[in-house]
Formats: sequence, C-alpha cells, structure tokens
Amino acid sequence: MIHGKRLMVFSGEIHPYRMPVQSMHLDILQKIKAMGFNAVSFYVFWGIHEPKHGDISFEGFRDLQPLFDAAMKAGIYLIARPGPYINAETSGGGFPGWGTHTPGLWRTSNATYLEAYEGYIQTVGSLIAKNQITKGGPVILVQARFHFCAENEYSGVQEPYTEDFEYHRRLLQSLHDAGITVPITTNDAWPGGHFTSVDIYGYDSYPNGFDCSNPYTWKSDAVPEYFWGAHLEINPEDPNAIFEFQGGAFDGWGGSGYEKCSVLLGPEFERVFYKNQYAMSTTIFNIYMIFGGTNWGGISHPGGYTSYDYGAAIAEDRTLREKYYELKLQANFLAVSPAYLTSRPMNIFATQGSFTGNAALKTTQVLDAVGNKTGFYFVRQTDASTNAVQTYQLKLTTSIGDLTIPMIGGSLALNGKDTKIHVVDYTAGSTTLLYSTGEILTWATIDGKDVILVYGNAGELHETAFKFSGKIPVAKVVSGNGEIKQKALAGGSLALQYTTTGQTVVQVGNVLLYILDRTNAYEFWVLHPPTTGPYARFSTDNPVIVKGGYLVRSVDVSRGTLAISGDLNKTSSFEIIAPTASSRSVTFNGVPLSLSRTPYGTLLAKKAANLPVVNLPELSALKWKTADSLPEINPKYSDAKWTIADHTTTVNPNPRGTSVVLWAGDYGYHTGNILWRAHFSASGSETGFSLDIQGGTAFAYSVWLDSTYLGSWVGDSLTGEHQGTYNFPSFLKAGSAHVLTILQDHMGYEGDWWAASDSFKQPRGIRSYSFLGKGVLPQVTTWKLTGNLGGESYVDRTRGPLNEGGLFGERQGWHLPGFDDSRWGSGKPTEGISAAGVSFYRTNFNLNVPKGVDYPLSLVVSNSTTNIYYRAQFYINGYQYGKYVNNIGPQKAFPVPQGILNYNGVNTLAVSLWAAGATGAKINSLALQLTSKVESGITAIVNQPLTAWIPRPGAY
Ligand code: IPT
Repeated sequence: MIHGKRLMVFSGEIHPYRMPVQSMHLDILQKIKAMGFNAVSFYVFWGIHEPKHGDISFEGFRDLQPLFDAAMKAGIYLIARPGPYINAETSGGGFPGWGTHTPGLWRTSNATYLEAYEGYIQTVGSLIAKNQITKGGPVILVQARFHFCAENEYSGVQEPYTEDFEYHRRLLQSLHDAGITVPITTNDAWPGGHFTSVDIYGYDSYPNGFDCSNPYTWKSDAVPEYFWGAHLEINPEDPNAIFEFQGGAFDGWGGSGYEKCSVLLGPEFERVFYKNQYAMSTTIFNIYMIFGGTNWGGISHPGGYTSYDYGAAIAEDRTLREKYYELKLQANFLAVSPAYLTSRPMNIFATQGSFTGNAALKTTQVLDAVGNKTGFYFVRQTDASTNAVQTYQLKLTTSIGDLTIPMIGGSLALNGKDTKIHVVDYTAGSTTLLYSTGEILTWATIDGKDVILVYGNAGELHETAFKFSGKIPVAKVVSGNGEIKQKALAGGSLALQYTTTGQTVVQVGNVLLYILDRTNAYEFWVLHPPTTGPYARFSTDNPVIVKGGYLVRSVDVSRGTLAISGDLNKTSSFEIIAPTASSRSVTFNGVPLSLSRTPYGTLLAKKAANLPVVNLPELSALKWKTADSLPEINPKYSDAKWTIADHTTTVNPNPRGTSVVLWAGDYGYHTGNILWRAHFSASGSETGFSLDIQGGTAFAYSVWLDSTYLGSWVGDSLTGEHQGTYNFPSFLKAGSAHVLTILQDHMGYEGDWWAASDSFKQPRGIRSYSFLGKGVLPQVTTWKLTGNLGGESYVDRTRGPLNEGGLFGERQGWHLPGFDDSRWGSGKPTEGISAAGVSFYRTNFNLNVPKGVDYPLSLVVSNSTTNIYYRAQFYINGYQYGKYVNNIGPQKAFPVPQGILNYNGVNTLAVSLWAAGATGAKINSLALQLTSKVESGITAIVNQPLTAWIPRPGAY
C-alpha cells in the first residue's frame, strides 16, 4: 500500500550510469510511465563512486539527485539498488578496482570487506534516505543484495561458505544506520528462500535464456509454474515479488547483436512469460532491463561491448520497440484491475486441459481471494514453444452460474505463442462484466460513462458479456465496420460476440465498448492529469484516454484546455476520450488542435509531425588531424615517470609466476589500455620472448622489441588469457640494453556472481613470462607499467574514473575538446596507418538541430575486410562512446545521446586506432547517422559538462 492505496508495483530497470546525460532521465522515465508502469528500479555502481578507497564522489554524471528529481516529475516510484555488489554486466560486477588489491574474501562478513564498503554505503544510503517516500521523495524500496554462495550441489568450490548471515545482518545494519526506513528487499537468484528475513523477499527469473543467436527457439518447458508454490513456502506473507524478470538479454563480443535479442525476448515472449507471472499473482514485478543504455568508457565487464541495449522495450537510442507497445497493454490492464491485487491462483500444476478439456492448453484460474468475486483465466499453450493454433471453449464459474463460453456459438482460439487473460465478474466503474474473452486494455469512467477497451488479435472471435441490474439494453455499433451478435443471458445479462478487426465502438446502455485489434490497441495511451502537492504526477485519478501518436508522455489540464505532450513520427490522427470540462480545447506540444466530435461524444483531431531536415556533416569530408599515439617504441621516449612494478607480494589470491607482481590492478590501473615495459640487458643467447597475459574476453595485445614490432594476439570472442611466443628478428649483442613494450587491453573485471568466489579479482596483466633461447638468458631489470593517467587518482572528475585508459593520447588528453592539435599533421582514420601501432585522430564539426524534435544519432562504422586486425575507440566531446573491434564485432553502430553530442554547436570527435597487424589498418568508413526522427515533447536537453582540455602536469 502506498499512501493508503493498494497497488501493483509495475517497474522497469534502468542504470543511470549507463545514461550519463542527466537531463535525459526524464525522457526515459516518462516513456516508462506512459506504458502504464509506476516504478523504476536502478542500480548504483560503487566502482565509479569510489574509484580510490575513501575518495567518494557523486560529482557530475554520478550525481543521483537528478534521477530522484526526474522521478518526481514523471510520477515514478523508485526501487534503489545500491549494491555493494550489483553484477549487471558491469566491470567487477560493480566493485571498485581497488578491491582486487584489498585483502579478505569479498561478499562475505570478512572484516576488510565490511570496512571496504561502509563509507560508500553510508554515503549512498544517506542520499537515498533523503529521497525516500517518507521524506517526500520517490524511493519506496531499497534492495540489499546477497546471493548465497556456491553450495556442493553446484560446484563445490566455495565450501564452506553458504548463506553468510553475518554479512546479511551487517549490510542491513549499515543501510538502517544510513537512514533507510522504507522496506528493504533482496533478490534471490531464483526462488530458493535465501535471506528471507528482509522486509520483502523476492527473486529473479530469466526463463528464456541468453542465446540470442536463435531468436525463434524457445525451450518447451521454460514457463515456470513452480514459482507460486515456492512463494507459498518461502514468504506467503509478502507480495509475490520478482525483482528481476527477463526483459531482454545481454550480448557479448562476437555475439549476434541486440536486434536478435529483441526478437528472442520480443512481444510473444512478453505475452507468454509475463502473463505466466501474472497467473501467479505477482504484484511486485520489475523488468530487467526496460532501457539498457550504453557501456561508455570502461563500464562493461569482459562479456559485453559498448552497447547495453539489452533488446529492451526502449532501445539504446531511446526509440520504442513493438515490445514496448505490448507491455503497455499489460501494464495498463493490471493498473485498472484492483481485484488482481488480492488474487490467488487456484490450480497450480493442475492447469493442463483444465477449463478447456484441451490438453494442448494450460489454464490457470486466478480468483480474487478478498472480494471473492472477480476471476482471471490465463489460457496458454502447454508447450510454450509451439506455433500451433488451438481452439477451445472455456468453462467458467460466474456469479450467474457455470457457463461455457463462447455463448453465441463458435470457439475461441489461441494462436501460437500467446496467452489470453479472460476476466469474469470484472468491475469497470459502475459496470460489471460478467465475462470478457477480449482482453481488457483499460477502462475509465468519464463524464458518467464507462468506457471499456477490449482487444484481440486481428480476426479473432471474442465475447464480452455485461451484467445489468435493470432492463437489458440493446447494443449498437456507433462507429467502425465490425458486426456484433447479441444474446440475453440469465440474470439480466447480455453477451456480445464480435471479431477483433480494426476499431469498432459499441454503445450498450451507459457503456462505450471499444473493440480493437492488437494494432489499434497499441495506439492507446492512458494519462492522468497531475493533481496538487509533491505527488501530483503520481495521480491515478481522472484518466484521459488518447489514441494516436508515437508516444504520449503526459497531459495537463488548465481552464478547460487539455495540453497533451508527446512524440510524432508522422501525421497522426487522434481520438481523445476526456471529460468535456477539461477538453474544451486541446493542444499537442503546445499547438492548438482543431477538433471535431464523434456521434458518441469523443474528440477527433489530426496533427502533422513537424520533422525539419537537418544537415549532418559528412565525417570523411572533414579536416582531420593525426598524431602517433605510440611514441613509447621510439628510442628517445623516456618512461621515467611510469610506475615501477616492484611489488614482490600481493594480497590478490590468484596464482602468479613472476617475481614482481605484474598485475595492473595492484598498481591502481583498472581500465582501458595498459602498457608494460620490460628493460633488460641482452645475454646474446636470447631468441625470443614468451608470455602468459590476461585481459579479459576479446582482449588483444601487441609486442615490440625496442622499435621493432614482434607480433600480436588479435583476440577472439572466447579468449581472456593468452600464451604467446614472439621471436626476435636477430640475435642481440651481449650487454646491449633493450626494452620490450607490450600494449594490452583491459576489457573490464569479471563479475563476482558467486559470492565469496572472488572471481572479480582475476587480474589484468602478465601472469608469467620467459626469454627463449639456449644458454644464459637475460633477466628483466625493471618492469614498468602505465594505465590511465593518475590511476585511482584519475584526472577527469567530470567523466569519471573509467572513461580514459593508458594510451599515450589518452594520458595527454588528446580525446578532449579544446586540445591544440594545430601542429599535428593531416590524416584521417579512414586512411589509417601502414604498420602496427597506435594513432590518434581529431576533428570538429557543428550540429544545428532545432528544438522540439528528438533525432537520435549514431556513429556508424563498416567492416574492413582487408587489414582486419584493429580496434578503435571513439570519443565524442571527450566521452568514450565506442570501442570497435573490427575482427570480432558485432557492434557497428554506436548511439551517442544528445547532451554528449552538442546538438547546437561545435563537437569534437577523436578516434584512437590500434593496428594489430604488421601492415597497419584503417577504418573502412565512419559516418554520423540519424536513427529516428520524431517531433517531441521531450524536455529541453542540457549538455553534460563537455569540459575542455587543460594542461596535465606530469603527463608522460
Ligand atoms: C542477474 C543479475 O542480478 C543482474 O545484475 C544481471 O547481471 C542479470 O543477471 C543478467 O543480465 S542474476 C540472474 C541471472 C539470476
């Protein structure tokens, strides 16, 4: 219950750190709200807030307050998930890099771990506490994450750790100490009953898996029915809560791309799997992800690339997928079905053939256990993966006795991967639906009339029956081509039979019944004008129903004018169902609409989309400057300022084959490229060098002896550690001084999914090495390394600790706007370099995108098929918004949000190009492309600070 009202928490997951433009949060939250959701769940990534132990920062894009404020403006409650561990395909699963050189087993009650997170939890906890609903803010729940450790039956490796109740107790205590008073929740990885002593226990489920390469292949038994039994066993006193239910999938290097994930986890998945959860009376439901965002900078773990689109309902460029519109139907239905909130499934595991007599179908009967009246019948395929068509008649228990529907002849149909929710004795205002096989989209009482919207797939046969207390009225079609059959039933009821095709409006007594096919249903939006007070935008009163538009964000009512805010991708026809007194005139994005009235009293209008042409720069035609970004292989280069790798001990638990520690993390380098230098004096017998080096999946490395390129490991989609042998071109003179330079990737730290596994401590760097040859072999006299300038004391507080790596150009800040490249030579990334190495490129261009539109842009590359071994990073106004690996893929389009791109002024684009082949490399093509064009009610976007280059004292 929130503010005294029982509701379903219908929520979607976003990660604010994956959308660094804070003024963009409102756009995303409004889009979520417009689906009929009332909540958003979000992770906080500890690693970016405390990149150095004790240096806690919520500066710049890391500030959470803009998210809290946007939630109040959108009318969205928040579920805060501050970790400390988050997973989330984030580097180290959210742990800071320094965790890799901190003693003690993490995610346990080990004292060093408790000490490690305490400062962060206190800081983030008090920021969240200030924004709790009890303090006038949007936060309703806070999640503490535990995840029990591997037990015998799983792998045995983590014995003796199982559930660490002491850690559990201490973390809850820390959250309470920080002032958290709203209920604390936890998400069990499956309904396993771990850590149930939190206020609201819940679980996760990803039932359709993560193999996006076969998007049409479902497991036949994937729809979990045992969750209800688990709920009754574990926490019957709580709402049945799912804190993560699959909303897409993550994809990794060499993967199949997110469009395929959006098919595997598309509208059919939503209909089958989400409705299955509703069949188990789930009343806290969070979809992971609803908007995935971008792994810009070094956010990702090694199993992911720059995009974290996730195939979610809202794509990375913030456009809406069909699954968005499907979800809107479901969320809106549940939002107007209070009987669902007190319902219980009645026949778990006795669903096959029930109520239909058809063994190919499963039907769950869900009854309101409090009102004891309303019923919901969930009909779906027994084999979830089938595309077969099943016909059925349904036996219902109703307030007028047992009925078999349809009552007017024929049968109902379930077409392939679908689920139907048929309601019985369902209340819609002053109307009671005896039953409806057409699914309810929404209903509202407007100017004393009950408006009810039902839908089905195009051409399906459906029935809706009304219970009347007095005389049975005659139903008549008032708009549309559909035909209805009607039949009076016992007890003053009237059944209507129809097919769902297009839109047909039927008047029955005091009811307007909209009969819709799915395509028409997708076009409806349910909005609530704000009331007063801080929670004005959370109102669920006075609904207004709008049909039309790509998106309708919100409505406001003032002095008889209904002001609609939304987005249009083409000329749109609107039908508006609103109280007369609040819609005497109507505006869309501030423009008055000319209105006409339907015979049944609703408003019609039309609006052309204002989609001005914008001219985009042709990137290949711009003036580009270039400079060498690997001066380290030049004999004159001095590495005097580099970090000397001189640790002879480490607390990192991983096995090590070197006398000095050669793990970058031990020296404070946790992201981006790492460079190593091994100085030695030749013995004259050495013929080569071999090493075992680790960088994470898809990493690469290149090796030089002095200025001579020896070779590379170019990476593949599976390898995270590599043993390589590099022969020297000739014997070296005994006693001569040499240096090996090794450039490697850091693909992010592994996650730590099994608590107490410490898998995030897998190091990045050199595990062992040796010289090759017969006879006396040299010793490395000094190992040196560098990563990003400053390491944990990173330089760029605006863009945070993961944005820049250790390339020379990054250390110098060449990626930043305002760097003076006037003395650089001319050269383009599409011209590239002709030998192995690293080069940097810079250019500037202007954008001039008018206000009032939302035109997302992507940086798009095409695959090079000659000289394929290279990787590039793209910096837009200093933000690393793309890491492209030509020989692995799959990502070729890199969405960059407005706010990182300056849509009204100058932009700096910088590119680093690492050619890992002896004949060099070039980028085949590079272009800026629009991915969508809408006229938009989006609130003006404020650029994130696009701070310019300033001298970097001591940069080397
Ligand atoms: C779940 C994690 O909680 C979440 O952070 C994310 O990593 C997700 O997996 C996959 O995208 S754990 C779940 C598989 C039980």
